[in-house]
Amino acid sequence: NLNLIAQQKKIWDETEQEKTERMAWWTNDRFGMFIHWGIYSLAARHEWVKTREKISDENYQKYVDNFNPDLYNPKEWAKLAKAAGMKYAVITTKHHDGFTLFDSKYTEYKVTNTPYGKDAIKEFVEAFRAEGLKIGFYYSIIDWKHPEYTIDRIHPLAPKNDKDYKTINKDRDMGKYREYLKNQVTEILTNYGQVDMLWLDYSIPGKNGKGKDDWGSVELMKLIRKLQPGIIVNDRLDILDYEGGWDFTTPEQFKVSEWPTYEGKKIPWETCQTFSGSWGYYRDELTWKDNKQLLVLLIESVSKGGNVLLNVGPTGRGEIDYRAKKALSKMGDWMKYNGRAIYGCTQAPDTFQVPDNSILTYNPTTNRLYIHLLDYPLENFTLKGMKGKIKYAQFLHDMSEIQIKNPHGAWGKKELAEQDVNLRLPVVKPNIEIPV
Ligand code: JFZ
Repeated sequence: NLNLIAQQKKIWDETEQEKTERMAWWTNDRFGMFIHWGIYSLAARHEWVKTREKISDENYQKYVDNFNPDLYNPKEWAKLAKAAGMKYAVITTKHHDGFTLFDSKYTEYKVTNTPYGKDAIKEFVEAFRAEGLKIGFYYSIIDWKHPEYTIDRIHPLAPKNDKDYKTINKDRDMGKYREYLKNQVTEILTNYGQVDMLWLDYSIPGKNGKGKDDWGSVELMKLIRKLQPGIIVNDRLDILDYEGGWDFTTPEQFKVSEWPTYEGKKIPWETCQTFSGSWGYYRDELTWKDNKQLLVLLIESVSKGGNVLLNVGPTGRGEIDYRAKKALSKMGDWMKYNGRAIYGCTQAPDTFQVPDNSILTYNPTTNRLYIHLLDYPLENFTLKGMKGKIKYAQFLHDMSEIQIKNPHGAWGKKELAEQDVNLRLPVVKPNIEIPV
């Protein structure tokens, strides 16, 4: 639809260069913390519990009445994020259940009406800013609480029969919900100073959910750009146009096989990932990823030009639970030594061939190539086609030199092609006491 595209282009006039500059901090920082926290954290069995168990508003109210996170100390969260090597954090200001962690004028369904009584987002922003982290707001455009929001197939009140949707929705008016959406987005983008990122979630165009016409996405996007010209916005409003509509795409819970493109052009992207299988705190869940899996996710993402937003689900008392804390501190141990192979890095030019069992990242500013060895090799490590391209090689953890030397003996020399380079690694893998 050409008309629509033309209309969307007008949302935001910006050159490619200006866009790159606006997104520069984010492209550089690569690693952020996602925080899913809300009254569902008290149920402690997934943030979708209301729909999964078809809990009525009346029954769900117990989580409002008991929300009193006495251990909530966002300064501590910020310190944990920073120590893990994360540079930004995105928190759920409202999730699908409609409950807001900020003090909104437009609803009574909010944190200030719980026993806790304070604006949790205000405290979050102050604490993370103080630690030098960038801040982002997750805001659910889906809303299972608002009385005008039409019931769809993922709503807790979804009827069994398709023909019942008409009746159940006859007094609901999405136009009024769109107003609410605009009002609340205005609040979060006005009352907390500069907001670096906005993470809107999410569209299911078609029969099962809602899309751009339901949200009024074009209007909403214009509003967002007006209120926070520097902000970086994700792609879940069901607007097709990357240039005007959104800034980065969000592959979720999986590793991309290659750098995502839009109309043939490589675009900014960020994958989000959980430590366990749930975003919200899930007490009994056991499927926690191990540290190497998460490190490889981070390295691979950077090697394909992307970011990682790693999620924590704080408890009902407001604490990041011990398993997440441990996992974060392991990430930090690794990042302390290897952060230079992550920050400011991206995909290596394809003039570098990827050696066996390794991943390449590359810093275009310093012209350094980082070789991440997934398996420690036996002494000789061949870099194919790299003759003349390497001046010096070193380990990252201690800056010790790695000698560029032909393999031992006549046979070894024969194995090495003219254009290849051989790195002589120590027989014993240096013990760096970090989890790789
Ligand atoms: C959404 C939420 O439903 C979920 O609770 C969490 O907040 C997550 C970050 O985002 O889940 C989605 C949204 C989009 C897709 C998958 C899960 N998707 O596009 O594949």
